[in-house]
Amino acid sequence: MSKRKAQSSENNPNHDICELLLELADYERNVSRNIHKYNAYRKAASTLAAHPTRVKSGAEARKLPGVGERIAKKIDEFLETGKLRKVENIRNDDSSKAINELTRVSGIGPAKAKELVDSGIKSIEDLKKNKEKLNHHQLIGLRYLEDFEKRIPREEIQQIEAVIKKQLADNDEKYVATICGSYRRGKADSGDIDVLVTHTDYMYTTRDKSHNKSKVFKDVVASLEKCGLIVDTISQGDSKFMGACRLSGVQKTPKETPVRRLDIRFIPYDQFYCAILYFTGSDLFNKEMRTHALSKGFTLNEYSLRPVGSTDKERLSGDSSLLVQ
Ligand code: 8DG
Ligand code: CA
Ligand code: CA
Repeated sequence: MSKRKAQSSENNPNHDICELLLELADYERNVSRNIHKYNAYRKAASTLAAHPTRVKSGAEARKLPGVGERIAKKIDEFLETGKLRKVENIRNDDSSKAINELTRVSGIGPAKAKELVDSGIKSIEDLKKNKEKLNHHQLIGLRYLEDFEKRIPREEIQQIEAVIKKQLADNDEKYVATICGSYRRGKADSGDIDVLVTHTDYMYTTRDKSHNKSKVFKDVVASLEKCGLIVDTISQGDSKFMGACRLSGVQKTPKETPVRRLDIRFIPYDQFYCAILYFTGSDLFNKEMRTHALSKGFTLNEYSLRPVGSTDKERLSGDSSLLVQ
């Protein structure tokens, strides 16, 4: 997941409540490491963010999907007192503060942050003095910390998309690239750039051995490095690249643009559209979509959509381009 904390839009009438719930969600993910509570707070926040009017009480909020008794009580406390004791305590707790600060770094998750805090490293400043404790990904995360925390405006992603598409087309017209994530959901800005690439001859089902996926993908990444877009690599496998890019590395921009987190996945063409659905998200929406598919007798995942219990061969994903039109 990208590092940017979820944000609620300021023109939503329940903005302040959503922000508190998202702060609690981050606490559950980063400090308690309770992913169920994390998801519960985010679900409630997303419900309230979509609610057209200001809720007047916990009881009113309780009627909405995803808002349970405990969250309703917190909403009452906040509406009555203007704050939440639990959030105040978290904000004042040194260990929580340190864990939250360290998880700002790309590659440092809650477990690593806790390990660092236990060994006495409590701030970004401390980290800079103890770089030997970090792996390659975390060192890059630290190097570009300020840049990676900046939101990426939609227009900049549009330009990066154009650069990637041009590079691919110069290589071979049969490449297809789609930027997913929050960008594909139409957001005005994003935390990182999630690119899916396929080649129309590259099929999972026929497993054409003559298609050297690993080499083809390395060539794609190399061409993006050569043109100046990719400026750093976190990791590169046969089908997944994680790294950093900079628009002003490849084309003149009025001023230098920040370095951005870039993920590229190379996907077989017959799995491409299910992958697009999955990587478009949001992850909460994906959960709902999978549950809905199951209720209709289908299994949906990032590879295929198929009837429950069917074998790999009976997948429907060959037609799945219809899903994303
Ligand atoms: P953002 O980058 O603007 O913060 O938002 P995003 O694009 O929605 O989030 P992301 O963390 O970049 O993830 C991209 C999509 O990938 C997400 O919207 C849905 C899908 N996805 C899941 N679960 C997971 C997961 O555990 N890890 C990752 N990397 N992606 C996931 O549904
Ligand atoms: Ca991402
Ligand atoms: Ca993203």
